[in-house]
Amino acid sequence: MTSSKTIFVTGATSGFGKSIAFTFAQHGWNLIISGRRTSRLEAIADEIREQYNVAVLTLCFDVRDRDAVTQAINTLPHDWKQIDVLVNNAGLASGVNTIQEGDFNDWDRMIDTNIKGLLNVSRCIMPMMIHRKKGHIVNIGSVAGKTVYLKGNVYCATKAAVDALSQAMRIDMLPHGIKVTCLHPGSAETEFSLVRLHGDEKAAAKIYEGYDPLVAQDIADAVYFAATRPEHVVLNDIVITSKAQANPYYFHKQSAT
Ligand code: NDP
Ligand code: 8X3
Repeated sequence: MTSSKTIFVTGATSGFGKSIAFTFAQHGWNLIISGRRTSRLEAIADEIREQYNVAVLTLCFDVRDRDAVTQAINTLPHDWKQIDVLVNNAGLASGVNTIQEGDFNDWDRMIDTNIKGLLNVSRCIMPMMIHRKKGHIVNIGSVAGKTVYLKGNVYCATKAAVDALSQAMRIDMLPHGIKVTCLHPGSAETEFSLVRLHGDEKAAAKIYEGYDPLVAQDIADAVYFAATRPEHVVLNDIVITSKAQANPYYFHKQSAT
């Protein structure tokens, strides 16, 4: 393992997490990347090792599985416990319904992943950062946590919770010198809509028609910028949308011809 800094990224098998991993590797950071899809995770790790002179450790776990999260993180080799930045990125929306028509499984998936998953990982890594008296936690929220929209209910609530937990972390981490940033992206073209729409590729593609949405690299650039400010500076809250989006509801789209 080289002696550069280490970043831990959850949800690195696609979208934002994958771009964040490549971006930090490009700048010489060692990586701990996690996700559930082992073969994807290993392929990404191999590609990064081939392209960049950095060390990559893969941890395959479901952030909802508290025992698996605890076991994987607590048994990290000593060198890998020197985590400079944690990006709590793993998350998802599942389904698009009013509350009265909501699917209980969708609700559990979102609440358990976006809120409890983020807490599970943070709970294990925070003591390591406190021990070193330094570190930076970057939580991926959403504009959905700032403004509720029709049929967004539970997803919006989970991202409002990420916002609230980021504020709470900022208070708890203050005496320990650990920075906390919450980044709230608007609509970005990743696998997000495919997952939300339960695999309906046509409907997912439609979400991004008529405008240029954010791409994963936009978010990776913002995370890298936040993580590389001078030691005394913290970017607390970052809202980032494409030029075509004012909030989760208002878009300026070109009409289809
Ligand atoms: P993707 O679907 O492309 O990526 C989601 C990542 O999260 C995958 O790597 C997936 O890995 C991982 N993940 C999901 N559930 C779990 C779980 N239970 N345990 C471990 N890993 C999990 O979507 P995005 O990159 O767009 O999403 C990343 C984050 O950004 C999410 O928190 C999302 O809510 C948020 N966001 C997305 C926006 C968008 O428009 N795209 C806008 C605002 C916020 P695997 O399936 O291998 O486990
Ligand atoms: C994802 C962005 O607006 O689809 O968090 O909820 S939105």
